[in-house]
Amino acid sequence: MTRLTHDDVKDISENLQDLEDFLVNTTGRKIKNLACEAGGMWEHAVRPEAFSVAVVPVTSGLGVISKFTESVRDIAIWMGFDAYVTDATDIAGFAEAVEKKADMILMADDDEFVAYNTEARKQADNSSCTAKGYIAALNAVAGTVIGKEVLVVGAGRVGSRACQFLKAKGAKVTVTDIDVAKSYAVAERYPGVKVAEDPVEAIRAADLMINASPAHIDSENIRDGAIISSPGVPHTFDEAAYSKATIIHDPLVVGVSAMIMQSAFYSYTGCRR
Ligand code: 2YJ
Repeated sequence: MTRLTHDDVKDISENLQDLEDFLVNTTGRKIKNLACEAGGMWEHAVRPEAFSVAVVPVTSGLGVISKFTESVRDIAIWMGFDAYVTDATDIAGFAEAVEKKADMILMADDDEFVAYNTEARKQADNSSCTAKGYIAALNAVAGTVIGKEVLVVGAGRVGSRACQFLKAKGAKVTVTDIDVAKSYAVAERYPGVKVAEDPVEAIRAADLMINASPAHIDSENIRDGAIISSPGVPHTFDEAAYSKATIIHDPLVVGVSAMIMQSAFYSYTGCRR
């Protein structure tokens, strides 16, 4: 799994308005609207101002990423939540959040990133919510994905969840990965998902794509008019790619906004167990 870097997140807080404008122009949705669609909820299902959201810095593994927790906090505030970064890190930070009666606690280490709803006792996880957020964006730009062929590039955690959710939404899903065994494992897990063994050939034929891979996609392999919803990090699409295709990407906001909304929604769906 790709770990975010300081460079990935350093400008996120300052650029939220630009991202909002970009998403409105390309998808017709604000950050919050996409997050709601990702979770299958309508906008007024959640009252963000009623939630106290704590973001806890985690020092384990490779440690704190400068501006990571601040960016997560600012995404929550952008959507109207009452959010803060805890003074303490790790378990002490968690304890501080509990002490302050946080309704939601977000924490990320090098492998996992969760938004825990303390009232509902349920968590929203970053991989699933990132997949759902980028599917919502693809669905919005394409009109719908129902009945359409969608290629998922990358059979890792986000890519495999994307296959699962796209299939459930009624798309015709093909997965491709340089590691063919990973593609077949996803196809076996989610019946009906097809495998394309040659990623380049598959990308050349694709009109709709979720790119959940860190690998570079060459602009010459992209179809004119393609729609590429791309959570993959690093993001290496060049000018030529942008001139051929509609490409949606940001390293954190689409996934985190979907996590926060999903987690908040648990308080309204009454599912305590
Ligand atoms: O608190 C901090 O500053 C750090 N411990 C943040 C670590 C961020 N983690 C990642 O970037 C991992 N790739 C986890 C992503 C979750 C799965 N999509």
